[in-house]
Amino acid sequence: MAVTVRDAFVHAWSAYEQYAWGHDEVRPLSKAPQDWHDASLLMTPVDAFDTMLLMGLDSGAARAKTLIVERLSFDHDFDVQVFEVTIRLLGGLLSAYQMDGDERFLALAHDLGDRLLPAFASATGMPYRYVNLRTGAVRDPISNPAEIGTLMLEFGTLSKLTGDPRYYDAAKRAVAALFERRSAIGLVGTTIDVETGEWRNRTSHMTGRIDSYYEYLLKSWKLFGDADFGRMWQASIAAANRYVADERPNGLWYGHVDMDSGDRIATRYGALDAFLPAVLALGSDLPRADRLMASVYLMWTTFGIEPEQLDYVTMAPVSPGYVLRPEAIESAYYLYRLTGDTRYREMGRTMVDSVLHYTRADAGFASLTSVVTHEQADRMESFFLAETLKYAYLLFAPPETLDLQAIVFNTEAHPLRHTWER
Ligand code: DMJ
Repeated sequence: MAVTVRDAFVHAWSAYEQYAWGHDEVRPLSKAPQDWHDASLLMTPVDAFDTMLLMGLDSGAARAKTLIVERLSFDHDFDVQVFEVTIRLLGGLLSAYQMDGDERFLALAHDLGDRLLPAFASATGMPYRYVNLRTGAVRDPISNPAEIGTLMLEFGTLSKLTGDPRYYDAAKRAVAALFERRSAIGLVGTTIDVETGEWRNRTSHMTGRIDSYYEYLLKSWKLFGDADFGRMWQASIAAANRYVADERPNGLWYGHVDMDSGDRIATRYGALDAFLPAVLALGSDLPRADRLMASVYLMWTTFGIEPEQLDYVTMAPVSPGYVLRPEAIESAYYLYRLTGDTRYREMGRTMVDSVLHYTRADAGFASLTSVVTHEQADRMESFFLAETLKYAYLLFAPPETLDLQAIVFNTEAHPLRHTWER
């Protein structure tokens, strides 16, 4: 299986090299390049670099490194989404530096961190969603817990590696400002105004726009040993387990509730929510992690591949696409590595098999518009190479390939280490 997954990675990376070299992404059906902005920020090579190192794909990694150190520039007059650029590029450059040792990766990360830092200049300290890389101008004050709270591992690591505390402090202040605005029952909502601190959408859940806020509370505690994050994690996950968790005849789910009353609003779960078994297991709650993983697997096997969202009462898809997301396979990987129980590796095998079967295209792998019709769409996000294939590979590769206890993965599967303490 490890060889099969590595071959799949080579198929995806070769398509990028052949049809989109120097651009952000390759379009797997039209065999054409795609950029997020007016100039490329090399999303795919930066996201894919550490996966190639872990897979032993040394020549591909060497070509990606040359491209990155010679061509990647952040001096552009356009706005970038702080969250996406942080988890994919800042996280990718920091792990590249830690794994490869070349100072040019750290210099690029340092430059990017400086250009993103103006985003935190709101009245509350919570970042705006977009910042101009050249001017530092900000826009879009209506943000969400995921985009506000999923910066700490990268900004904190940048501070530890450069000795400049400003990045750690800005990211931590933003997390604390968000946590302080939790409801009386301990939940956060879906959207918040970073200028006023007022909630704009008061629905609480574990899916996109909140998901990785929880993940980073726990992982920031683990990576930095900062007890403030431990307190925030324990209070937050206790509230989620009490109010957001939903026991049903077909298993344990986490749905959508009102953040003030805890009243249930919707019975939806999906591909993004599938990160939670991994985080529960990392937080040592193996019983819940196991039960939720069974639900994730039920979601997957009901359709042969997971939908973006389903109604877990009717088991009907609410949003039927599959955009090559990693979270279900990521959870299988964590549960297998943390428990040694091969049931989780078998779940992962089923999931990986179906991804490779349904999504393979001539030029890489393609998203699906529907897990019912299996119609392909012309998009291969960089997280497929950063995350989906990395977790799939690590699930089957020899355990010494990567010691999960020695690193903390950022939410884009870039491994970060405490190298500053050595
Ligand atoms: C990735 O960019 C990250 O895993 C993020 O936390 C959620 N969205 C995608 C993968 O689904």
